[in-house]
This record gives sequence, C-alpha cells and structure tokens, in this order.
Amino acid sequence: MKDLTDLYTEFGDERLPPGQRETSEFPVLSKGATPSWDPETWEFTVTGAVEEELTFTLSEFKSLPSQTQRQDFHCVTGWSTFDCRFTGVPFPDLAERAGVDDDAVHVLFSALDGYTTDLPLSDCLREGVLFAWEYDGDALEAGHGGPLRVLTPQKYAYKGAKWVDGVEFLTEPERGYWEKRGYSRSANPWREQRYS
Ligand SMILES: Nc1nc2c(c(=O)[nH]1)N[C@H]1C(S)=C(S)[C@@H](COP(=O)(O)O)O[C@H]1N2
Ligand SMILES: [Mo]
Repeated sequence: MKDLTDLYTEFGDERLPPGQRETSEFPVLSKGATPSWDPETWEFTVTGAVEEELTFTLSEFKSLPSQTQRQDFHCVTGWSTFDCRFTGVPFPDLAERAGVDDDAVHVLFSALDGYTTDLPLSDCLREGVLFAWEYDGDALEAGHGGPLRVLTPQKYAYKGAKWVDGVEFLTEPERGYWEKRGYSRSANPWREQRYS
C-alpha cells in the first residue's frame, strides 16, 4: 500500500485545504445519471499524441501492473474525505506504455456520461493520478464511477473522471465540461482554485 495522504506538504501546512470540511462519508456527486455499460463491449482507449494508440478491454486493463494507494479526496463544493483506498494503474505507467510524443502538453479525459475534464500533462504525470477499479478492496461501485475512474488527489475531484473510457494526449490545451462552465482549469485545493 502506497500512502499518499502527505502529498499536501508540497502545497501547504494543512492536510485539509482551506474552505473544506472533512466528512467521514464518501458522497456520490455526478452531473447526471449513472451511465450503464456493457462488459462485452466496454473499452478504454489511449489516443492522440502518442507513439502507440492503445485499446483495452476491462480485463486487459485490470491485468496491467497495479498499485493500491491511500489518498484524500477533495470536492470543489466543499467536502473532503480522507484515507480513501483505491487500486488501479498510475497515470505515469500508462503514459509510458503508450509513449507520449514530445509535443504533447495537455490531456483530455472522457467518460461514458459525456463528461470530459482536462489537465496539463505535467499535472497528470504524478503517481497519485490513478485509473482505479477498486475502492476499499471492493469493485468500484457504479455511482463512484465503476468500472473505471480517475483520481486526482492533488486537484479538486472534478478533475477525476468517473466512468472514464478515454484519455487523449493533446498538443494544445482544450477545456473539459466544468472548465467550460467557469470552474478552474488548475483546480489546486490548497490555493483554493475553484473558479476561473
Ligand atoms: N464522468 C463524470 N465524472 C465525474 C463527475 C461527473 O459528473 N461525471 N463529477 C465530478 C465531481 S464534481 C466530483 S466531486 C467527483 C465525485 O466523485 P464521487 O461521486 O465518487 O464522490 O467526480 C467527478 N467526476
Ligand atoms: Mo465535485
């Protein structure tokens, strides 16, 4: 188990970011309904500015080398949940597998509910940015983004796409769903970057 609950020390003295309250719950928050998916046809793609575009079925993805991490979760609406235990593939490992082109600077995640979110590539190449299929030792519940979701413990949680089915490497920045609607592009909780 990799403990990443001290990653806040890079950004400040307090584990709980300013303006957040800690909850012992792990609430579900989505812009709409939980999408359905078919295990027979579900696939996850890595596309764009990479040497090799990749496609995985769920079992192929789950057979990649994985890690279990303990990390904190900060929602931009003001709640934080500490000590969440997720299992999955760290972003840097997947990026290495695809071979990211030198001119890639940005990443766009897409999801089964039509959600998208974006981040600079440098913010994604951190071990806490995880494609996870397990929470607390159990398969990730549909409401929390199962079968596969992204976690972004250095960012507000809207940067972590639930039901993720694609990652695109970009040579120019693009905005995701909330980023087009006034939410911060950088989303650092310790700087309270909630809105742009
Ligand atoms: N696909 C998708 N991912 C999403 C969202 C969404 O609506 N759709 N909501 C985001 C927001 S604002 C938050 S706080 C977290 C909530 O994750 P949770 O429901 O597991 O707590 O998911 C993020 N990822
Ligand atoms: Mo959120």
